[in-house]
Amino acid sequence: MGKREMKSGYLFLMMLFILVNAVSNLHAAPPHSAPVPGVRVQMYNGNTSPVNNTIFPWFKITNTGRVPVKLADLKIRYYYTIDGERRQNFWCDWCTIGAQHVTGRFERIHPPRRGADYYFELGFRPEAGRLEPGRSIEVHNRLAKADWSNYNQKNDYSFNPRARTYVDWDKITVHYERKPGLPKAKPSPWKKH
Ligand SMILES: [Ca+2]
Repeated sequence: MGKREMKSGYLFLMMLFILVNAVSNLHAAPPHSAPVPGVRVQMYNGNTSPVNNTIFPWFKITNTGRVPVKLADLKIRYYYTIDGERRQNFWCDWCTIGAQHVTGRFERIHPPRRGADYYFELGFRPEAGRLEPGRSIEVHNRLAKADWSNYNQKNDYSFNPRARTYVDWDKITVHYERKPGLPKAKPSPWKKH
């Protein structure tokens, strides 16, 4: 091998070394990066009868991140069709931290979508406090029309007829309003379809 070849071989190795270093730096975590909060919401329907006068969306919320999550900033939306417009009521039957800390409201969807002309939004009062990293809470909810007329759950976007315990379920949306860093759910699940 001549001097010229040796020199170009050396240059090639140097460039390779620089390139490998640059790539590995790209993947390295910044030394002072802020911890990113994370929330995992799982769900199942407490009653899976296709036709029923009550909807039971039950949720399990887990803080999978490294910082506490303020529960009052968290919202979970369950999408369904009302099958006959009526006033509706919500009850939280049980929550790990106390049902008195849970809120619920109904919102009509304009225009109606396939599988949903309403969503139910679950939330928490400020007194609910914070969910610490690694901790979970469960929330058992019940929705019904004021006249106790039936819902057809089969045509509901968020209804899961199969699950018998908490499962990951991409047909609900989770919204975390204030803190940057958490994935912000899309305003409606249909945008991605
Ligand atoms: Ca329905």
